[in-house]
Amino acid sequence: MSNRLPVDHEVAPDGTESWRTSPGGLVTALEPLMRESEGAWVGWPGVADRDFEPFSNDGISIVPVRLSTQDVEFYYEGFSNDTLWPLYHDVISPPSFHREWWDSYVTVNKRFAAAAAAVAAPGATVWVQDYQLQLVPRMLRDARPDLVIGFFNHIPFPPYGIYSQLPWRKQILDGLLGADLIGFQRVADAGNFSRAVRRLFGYPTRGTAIDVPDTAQHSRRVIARHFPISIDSASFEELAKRPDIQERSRQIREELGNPKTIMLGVDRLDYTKGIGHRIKAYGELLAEGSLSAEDVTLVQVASPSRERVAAYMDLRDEIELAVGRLNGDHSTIGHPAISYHHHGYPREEMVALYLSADVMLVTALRDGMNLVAKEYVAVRFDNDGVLVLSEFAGASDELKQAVLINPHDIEDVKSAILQAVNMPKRERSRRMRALRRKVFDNDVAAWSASFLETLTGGAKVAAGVPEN
Ligand code: GDG
Repeated sequence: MSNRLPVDHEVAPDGTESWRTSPGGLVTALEPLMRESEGAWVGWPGVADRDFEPFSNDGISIVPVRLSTQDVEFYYEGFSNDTLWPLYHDVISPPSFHREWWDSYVTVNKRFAAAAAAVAAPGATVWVQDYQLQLVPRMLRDARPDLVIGFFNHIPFPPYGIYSQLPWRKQILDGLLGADLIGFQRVADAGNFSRAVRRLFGYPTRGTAIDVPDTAQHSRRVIARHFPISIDSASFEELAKRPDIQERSRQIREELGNPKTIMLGVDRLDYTKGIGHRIKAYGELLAEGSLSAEDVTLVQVASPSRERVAAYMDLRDEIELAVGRLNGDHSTIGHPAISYHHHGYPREEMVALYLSADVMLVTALRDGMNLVAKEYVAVRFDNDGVLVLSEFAGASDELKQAVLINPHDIEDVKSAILQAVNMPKRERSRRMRALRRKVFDNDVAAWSASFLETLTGGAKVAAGVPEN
């Protein structure tokens, strides 16, 4: 179950309607497994105010859940993206608390839970994805105590001092505790969750185990631990080896005026990604003369995101003002200081960009994992390129051979950029080899297998069935 289905609804100019599988790591990882087990995917098709019948797509049952225009506004853009998202990302932007948004979140979570309860076979395993559906595990357990229920949170779980601001903090925890296994990106996220449970409910926790009272005498064991998500590493490497994509990467360098160094940022245009901090550090380096736009270009892909949420409109203005100023001050004819792109690109073009980037800048102020960092590494089969990575992205727990930075410390970002630009080939290659081992050892298939084994193995233990 996820807020969005892994398929997009398309209408051709002649009015013919069809479904297209949206590419993504999660779909790739789960597809074979779901086909084998006659799985169903429950989610919203991305079109408001329309009912769609369940259908089969590539051997997977698709179960569409309806959202009205008001649900999209209150449950999705409101509570999910303007309450939970900023709250869970360290209140970088102030969260809005509105009771009608909460009511809609409850209603929509109920609808999702009912849809899953109706299609799940007896004793089935249900895996609920992400912060939009945190109430579903409890609702499902109440409706269908026979199910094995897992939940994975793709974004951070905040420290108690921040989490406790949420007026519905108890309801959300109770919703999540309906699951048998609750997965987080980082050890710290799982720790924050367990602490919140202790503080608000006083349930005993030991290591990753939480004992949730079921009846007066009995308690149910819930496991909360980290499962760092990853990407389909091999498929990214495969694209990078395609001659046409390598040719495109050479062409990109050419079109940018053949700079000595190409730096790259790829982010949804989101205030959590630290795009402004990156631009500030780069601008200071240009102003001081430590870098010159004749030699260095920053390519910034800022893909459009949540464009109806006010904080995102403000962010766009802020970033585009900074980009315009920086280019006005430092670009020369034929050598842009920043090549800025506010659109989405096909995956092939992203891979060509990763291939041409000598330095990849990931400066998130808070990020559950950050898959862009892993994609850059997977693509670099030439063992070259430098990853500059924020400590505040979950990926930094694994990708320790990156140049790690505190993005709030502009001097630190500046010296990391200079270190990356001037890094000798041998060191680049040593670091990249180590990073690549991490990204290929833990790919998205390993991630989902590890989560599901823990979930189903754990449930068997709880039910007294011996593991084999
Ligand atoms: C959330 C969490 C966690 C971006 N622009 C284009 C494009 N992308 C692709 C990237 C990457 C994905 O979107 C972004 O993933 P991230 O992990 O970087 O960030 P979020 O979107 O915030 O994802 C995050 C993730 O969930 C998974 O758990 O890592 O922390 O916030 O795959 O390549 N892809 C294409 N064109 C674009 O213009 N094709």
